[in-house]
Amino acid sequence: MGFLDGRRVLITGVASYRSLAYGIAKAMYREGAQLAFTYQNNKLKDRVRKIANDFGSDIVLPCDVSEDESINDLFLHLSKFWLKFDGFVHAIAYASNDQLNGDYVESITREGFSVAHNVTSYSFVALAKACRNMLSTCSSLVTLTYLGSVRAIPNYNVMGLAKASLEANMRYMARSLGAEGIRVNAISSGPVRTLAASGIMNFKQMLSYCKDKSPMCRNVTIDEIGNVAAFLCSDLSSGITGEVIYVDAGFSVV
Ligand code: 0WE
Repeated sequence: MGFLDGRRVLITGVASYRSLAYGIAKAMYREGAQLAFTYQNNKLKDRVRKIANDFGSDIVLPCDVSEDESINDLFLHLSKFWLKFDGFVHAIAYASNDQLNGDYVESITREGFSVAHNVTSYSFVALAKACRNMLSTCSSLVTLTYLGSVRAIPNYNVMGLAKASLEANMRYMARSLGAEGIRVNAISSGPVRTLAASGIMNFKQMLSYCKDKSPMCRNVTIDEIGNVAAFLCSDLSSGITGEVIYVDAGFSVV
């Protein structure tokens, strides 16, 4: 008996075994959820298939969140497997690499701003808009954010603005969808060594700084993010919506 028995959840943003979305899928599978997965491009297709297979799923569908047509196709495809489902995990963010380096004012561009906000924030509500009529009355939508939304963190730059937008987006979605029994929340994760992080300057120093300064004197794991996401998709969190939950070993309070 798991606390997600019978729940159907769509997982986006799996890129490797280190992905936060992988930790989330693992925890949800353990608690009895049925899962479906999306992949961004053909390069990731086989890898996501293999990971889906680990979690007993053969529902693996393409989705490029920067295209409305791709999002609509995703849910058209998904409806062949599931007429209704109980939520999705949004684990997608992107800014071009030149935006995540050095002086903020110097590095930001109109195009960089636009892409970061489009892919990181708009995509969350775009997915919800496209599948609203497929979501059950006990649905939960979960996104991932980072402290850079509320603090000016070196090099995070335009991603900080995009995450601030994502968090506001999450609150407006919670307000819009609440009456339909759809809850919407964000997990603010501490830094984790993932594929997305591997391209980032000084990321190692970032990890060790957070480890040294956080109340728990360590970094967080994808399993810890996964457990909170599973909780947020379950009835255990039935009274929580519009919330940013920090899973960061306490770093943000010191
Ligand atoms: O949100 C993120 C990173 C997301 C991300 C990562 C990349 C790397 C490759 C978005 N876009 C790209 N674009 C690429 O080309 N994090 C919370 C991880 C992160 O990224 C940072 C951090 C932390 C922490 C960037 C600068 C400073 C700290």
